Amino acid sequence: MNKLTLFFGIVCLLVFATACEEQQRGFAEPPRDYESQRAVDNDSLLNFLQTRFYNYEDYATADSSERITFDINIIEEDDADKTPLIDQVEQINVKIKNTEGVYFDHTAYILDIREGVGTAPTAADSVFVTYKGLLLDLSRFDETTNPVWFESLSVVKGFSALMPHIKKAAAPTINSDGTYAFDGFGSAAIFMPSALGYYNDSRSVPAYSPLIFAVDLYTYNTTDHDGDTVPTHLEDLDVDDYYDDDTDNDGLPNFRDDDDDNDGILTREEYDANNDGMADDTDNDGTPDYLDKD
Ligand SMILES: [Ca+2]
Ligand SMILES: [Ca+2]
Ligand SMILES: [Ca+2]
Ligand SMILES: [Ca+2]
Repeated sequence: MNKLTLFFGIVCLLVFATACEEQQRGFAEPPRDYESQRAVDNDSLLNFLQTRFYNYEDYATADSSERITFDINIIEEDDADKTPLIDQVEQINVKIKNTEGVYFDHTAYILDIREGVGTAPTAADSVFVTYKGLLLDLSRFDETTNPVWFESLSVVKGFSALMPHIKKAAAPTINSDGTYAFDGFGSAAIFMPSALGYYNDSRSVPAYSPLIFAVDLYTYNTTDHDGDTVPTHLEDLDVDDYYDDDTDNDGLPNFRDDDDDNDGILTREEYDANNDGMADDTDNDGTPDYLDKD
């Protein structure tokens, strides 16, 4: 194991431990109806994006290895001629599923700040990032200026939904002091309704707060949580961004199940036995062997 892998591994463990601790604290009140809260939040977001600008001039003049602190200000007085965020964002749709399994489309707004030179992760991957989290009153509720690993599936939905929109840096180089330098990393931000954030959970931000996350992506790992050789992002069979798909109904979702069809043959042994890079389907019935009992 080289030093980089070891370092990343330790940080991963710490992040995981923190995530577990946070999960134990619970939610404060029964959640509001998604449809009405979605409308309220979208009004707030649109008003915000029309009247605020970000420090795009700082990014334009920065070196590609320089990290810039993301900043937003009101368009007024000396800044009256700045370009409003609404002219720079693109809309995406993110589905939120309620406890009855009903989906509600939510609109979020993505700001491309700097295009990275590498590839982009999926929403299920582990990412090595710096980030800043803001509320619409521009108060900062979270920030890290030193890169940390995040397991995308364990953070708020809007954060992981942003990941496929950012490209990573070039391969890192080692500085004389032993730290790693990343050049050409991507940066992007998401402006999201509260349902993609903490919603009715008031432990770290006021309940029903729309959130802003600005993220710099240095690198990422494609995840395979159960080690069954099927990457986690492919274990979301119905592609709804919820990883609760459970082919054999044994209560263990596919991404944590090393025998997805419960036929006694481990998925890793029947997924791609002929090593052609495709899931095998021996009986040609359209269901790959690892999800097919016969
Ligand atoms: Ca799914
Ligand atoms: Ca299962
Ligand atoms: Ca599996
Ligand atoms: Ca199997």
